[in-house]
Amino acid sequence: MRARLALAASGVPSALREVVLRDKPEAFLQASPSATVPCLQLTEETIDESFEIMQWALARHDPESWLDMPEAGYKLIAECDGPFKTALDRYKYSTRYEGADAVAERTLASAFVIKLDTLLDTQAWLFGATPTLADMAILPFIRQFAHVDQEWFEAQPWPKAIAWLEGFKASPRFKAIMRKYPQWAAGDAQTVFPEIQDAPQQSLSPVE
Ligand SMILES: N[C@@H](CCC(=O)N[C@@H](CS)C(=O)NCC(=O)O)C(=O)O
Repeated sequence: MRARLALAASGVPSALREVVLRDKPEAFLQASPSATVPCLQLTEETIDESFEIMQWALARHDPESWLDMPEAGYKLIAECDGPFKTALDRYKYSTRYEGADAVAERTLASAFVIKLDTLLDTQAWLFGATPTLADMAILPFIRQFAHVDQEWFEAQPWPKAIAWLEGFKASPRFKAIMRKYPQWAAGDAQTVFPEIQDAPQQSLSPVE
């Protein structure tokens, strides 16, 4: 989701290949050292970390100024990808982790959501009136956290975080990137992503 969000915002065209994890194609296994998605295959290298794919796309084209973000945004993303994500996984999949107590993990993860709620108290997005890389890198994981027990999440005293997530889920960008694609197979016609109507106007001219 992160990679699609950034590619859609940048308008940098890519060839999308939908990978079904229980049926990974040979070309994907050859390209990706980690065999995880998302994976961006370039001529000289392959990027298999979603946050790095975001940075790659935005470094090329950033018409919505997602990179116009204070240093604190990177710290917040690191906290999301570190302690928050660890607690999220242990909450969401507590039976897969020996000794994990779902409620204790949820409490640990909640500290991060409370921090976001505080930031959102005076502004619509984490660092101002428009979204930045931090919003778009963090929102997919807050969505996952909320979906474990939606009723519980919505009953918590973090109204701004709830509204922020709702706004994201209702946005045309989110709807565009949630479009389902058929599983890719070798020899298929190329699927260009983002589709032209999702992309900002500026991206209609060739990139680089
Ligand atoms: N650090 C990676 C994690 C990616 C990741 O764990 N992806 C999962 C799916 S969301 C995956 O591909 N797992 C491999 C598998 O299930 O075989 C990133 O954020 O890009």
